[in-house]
Amino acid sequence: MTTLSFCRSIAATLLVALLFFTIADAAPPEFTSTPRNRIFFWKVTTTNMAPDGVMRPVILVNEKYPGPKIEVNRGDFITVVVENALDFPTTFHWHGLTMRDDPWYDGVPGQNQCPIPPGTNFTYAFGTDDVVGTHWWHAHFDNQYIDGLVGSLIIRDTPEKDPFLGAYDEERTILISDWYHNPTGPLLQTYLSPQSSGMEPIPNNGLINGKHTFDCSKVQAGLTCTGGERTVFHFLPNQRYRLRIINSSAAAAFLFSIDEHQLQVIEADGTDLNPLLVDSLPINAGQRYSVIVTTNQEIKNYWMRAEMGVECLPDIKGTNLDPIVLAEVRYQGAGAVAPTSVGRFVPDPKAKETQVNPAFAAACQDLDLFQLHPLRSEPILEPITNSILLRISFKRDESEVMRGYLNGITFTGGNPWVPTIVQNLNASHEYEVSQHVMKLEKRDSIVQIIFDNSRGGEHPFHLHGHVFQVVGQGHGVYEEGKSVLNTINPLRRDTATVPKNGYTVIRFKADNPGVWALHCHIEWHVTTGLVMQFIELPDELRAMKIPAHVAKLCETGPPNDFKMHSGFTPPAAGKKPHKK
Ligand SMILES: *[C@@H]1O[C@H](CO)[C@@H](O)[C@H](O)[C@H]1NC(C)=O
Ligand SMILES: *[C@@H]1O[C@H](CO)[C@@H](O)[C@H](O)[C@H]1NC(C)=O
Ligand SMILES: *[C@@H]1O[C@H](CO)[C@@H](O)[C@H](O)[C@H]1NC(C)=O
Ligand SMILES: [Cu+2]
Repeated sequence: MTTLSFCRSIAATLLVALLFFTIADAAPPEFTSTPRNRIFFWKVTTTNMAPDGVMRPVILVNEKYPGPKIEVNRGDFITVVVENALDFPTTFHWHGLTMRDDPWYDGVPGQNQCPIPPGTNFTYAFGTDDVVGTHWWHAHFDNQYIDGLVGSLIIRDTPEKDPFLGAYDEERTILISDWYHNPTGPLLQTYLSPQSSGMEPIPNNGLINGKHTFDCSKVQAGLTCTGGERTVFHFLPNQRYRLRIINSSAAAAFLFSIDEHQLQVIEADGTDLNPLLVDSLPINAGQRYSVIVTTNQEIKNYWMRAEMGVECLPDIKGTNLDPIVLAEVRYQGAGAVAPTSVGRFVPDPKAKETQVNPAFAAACQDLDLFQLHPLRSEPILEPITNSILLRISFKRDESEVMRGYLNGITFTGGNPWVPTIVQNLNASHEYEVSQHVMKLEKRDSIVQIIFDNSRGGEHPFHLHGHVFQVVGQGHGVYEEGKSVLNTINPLRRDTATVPKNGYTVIRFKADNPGVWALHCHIEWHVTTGLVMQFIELPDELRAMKIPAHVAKLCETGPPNDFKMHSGFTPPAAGKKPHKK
């Protein structure tokens, strides 16, 4: 038994004996010369909360929104003891981690684990491999992250290895999200009906670190509104702040900026970059960036802006969405007064139409791929051994509901209580077409995926289990040999936007046994089927032992009257929630 697998089995089975370890929730952990096991205790409940002043039922970890931050050091081992105090199942995904040797803790129900039944505890225990940087965790069951189950996951580099040590004085984590005033239950009921024509639910607001204001005169009838407040960042003058920005949206892409300050981009999804100076930063759902901002401007207060890319949302006319989400940056000495700074883009107050910031001009897309290069150079992965073309399309199914398709297949999820990783134990198992399984049989094969989105809106695609190279991104149809590829030290990340009417090309090496989801991170599109799964190195995976407490989850089966994709509908007041 290796040290690591020994560590794993301890973490999973002898938890009580480990209670003396620190609970790393608030303060960042001290650096230690040897990696530590960091244990977190999470209780998942439903409650009422008003992040933007509008009260609604939410699902939370430890009564917090955003949920508790996981902050560890390079090489640490993470143990999360989840107490599911909900009356429905849940699972958690660690977005950005590769889950090498721990594929059953990746959190996708129906693929690599069975759901955590209501009223029970489950322990996630996994290594962080060699991953560092800005990541996040979120529920992967139903659409629960839209209802509040989301938080940041930061892996700090060791002083010996950190290329940016000394390049900044302090750091802050900024979680940006779109926000809905209704729980996902009623939203999904509309979205999954023929009447929606596939128009995603439009958010009512956006939040920066779980807060924003809302104009109560626009609130939907029946909801209580107290107006909310903004997050305030207290900055000292002449300091360099590393801002770790996470886009935990369900639908909206944002353009992030701080008035009168430039941003030096140094990290994308855990990959350190050659610094790039920008005025504003587009971030799609699931993506993360670190920027360094220097507080060398006049001592006053400034707006931090996360402008929603309304052109990537359905028409917002007639809705109550204010697409400009604000927080305050207060310089020490400037006092507690609201900023009066103006953004680089000032809409004409007399215009009747919604005006679009020209920085979003070419619709919602990533920073120019060809300008972002990893600090630690790696050659392009070649030669390609598996080339996979994935055509993205939407069409109505037999019940007239608009669904998403990859190569004509709409993913319906399979049976959450018989996940692919269990089915794979039978080497000759035949998968349902709707599970959209692709096997990658040969170790170290180089897989290229070409996303063809020549007829649709933008989709930020996330691959589990890997950090991939983004070798192409552009408009129109990808043409082998003709479309320009990013062949020199290409960007490495785990979530890349497939632009509207365009293509994206990624490559990765099949060296991580597991069942890995590939899906659009617009959470609504997950529900309508824009998902597939790789069984990577199925023979090696079969030889790995599923821990007993993970296997046991599959014995319970679904709660009574369970229905996939029914979302979160809180029990009516005075009614007892139903139990199994
Ligand atoms: C789950 O864990 C919590 C806190 O660690 C504990 O109080 C509770 O008794 C556990 N519940 C079950 C069903 O084991
Ligand atoms: C987050 O992602 C969503 C969905 O693609 C996008 O609309 C939004 O603009 C992104 N936010 C930021 C800050 O870039
Ligand atoms: C494995 O799957 C095949 C094909 O579905 C089936 O015929 C066979 O009985 C299964 N074997 C076992 C041991 O379950
Ligand atoms: Cu999508």
